[in-house]
Amino acid sequence: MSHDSHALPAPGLRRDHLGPVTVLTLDRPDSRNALDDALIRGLTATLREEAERARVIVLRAVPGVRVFSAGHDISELPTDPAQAVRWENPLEELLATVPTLPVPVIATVEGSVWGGACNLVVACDLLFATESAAFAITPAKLGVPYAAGGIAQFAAALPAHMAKQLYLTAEPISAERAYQVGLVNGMYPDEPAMTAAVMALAEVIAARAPITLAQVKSAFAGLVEHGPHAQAAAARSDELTEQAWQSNDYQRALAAFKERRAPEFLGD
Ligand code: YXS
Repeated sequence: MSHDSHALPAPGLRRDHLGPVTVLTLDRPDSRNALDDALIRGLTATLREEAERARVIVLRAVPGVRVFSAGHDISELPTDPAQAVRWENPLEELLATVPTLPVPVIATVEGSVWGGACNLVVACDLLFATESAAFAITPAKLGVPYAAGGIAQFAAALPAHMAKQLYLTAEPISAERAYQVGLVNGMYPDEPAMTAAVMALAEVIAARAPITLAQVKSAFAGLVEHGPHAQAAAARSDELTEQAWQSNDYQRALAAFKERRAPEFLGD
């Protein structure tokens, strides 16, 4: 990807600015894009930073991979039980961050995606896949517990029986099955077709009213997220509701409608 490329914001993560769209690319091939502490924290910080400038964020892996991400880096899971019960898993913060960002995040998955990385793409606002994609959620293979915040995100994205099938079997479901049950928004024969379609969709979303998008995202997060994250998101939705009614963008849209032209939204 060309254009306004930037230095690695974190080890294993690339960032490209394409006008109003930021593309974040997982690039940790030696461990199949497993999410280690540095990548998780780097991704969380970069998403927050990009949400300040971008209108849409796209999350992907380097094109051509068989594995989008192997999930949480298993070598970094706590091994001492006393430590494990007190472990503050940085992935939980990342998973709560994505739905509460003010800009839409679109995941595009080529290849298989496992465990915590599967939760990450499910936590995104829209999810697209190639026919090669497969989705697995794996705590029952490792004997680890699973945070309620992540479960809530699966329960919101899938019918409950389908979500439970993923957790209880820890086996992947195919892209086709994921598309049938509505987990993914669209399925494409290959990565170039998916990227072309998703970039066109990102341009459409980037031209919509940003305060409305942020408010709608907050309202969804208020319903879907767990505990304090839900409360904070609902409160943010109330603030953004006032902001939207009072915005110049709303006045611009009304004027544009009268003049039979497309509005230009500036986010103020
Ligand atoms: O032997 P080297 O040093 O080359 O390293 C190997 C693997 O050890 C490494 N690797 C990983 N390292 C850390 N964490 C991982 N999750 C991980 N997965 C892989 O990458 C190198 C290449 O792996 P290899 O030879 O197995 O590659 P492959 O292409 O034959 O197979 C790719 C996979 C993804 C099918 C296979 O690596 C795999 O099954 N990985 C584990 C998938 C998984 O169960 N992930 C869940 C992680 S735990 C998690 O996310 C949460 C805690 S939870 O489960 O609760 O959601």
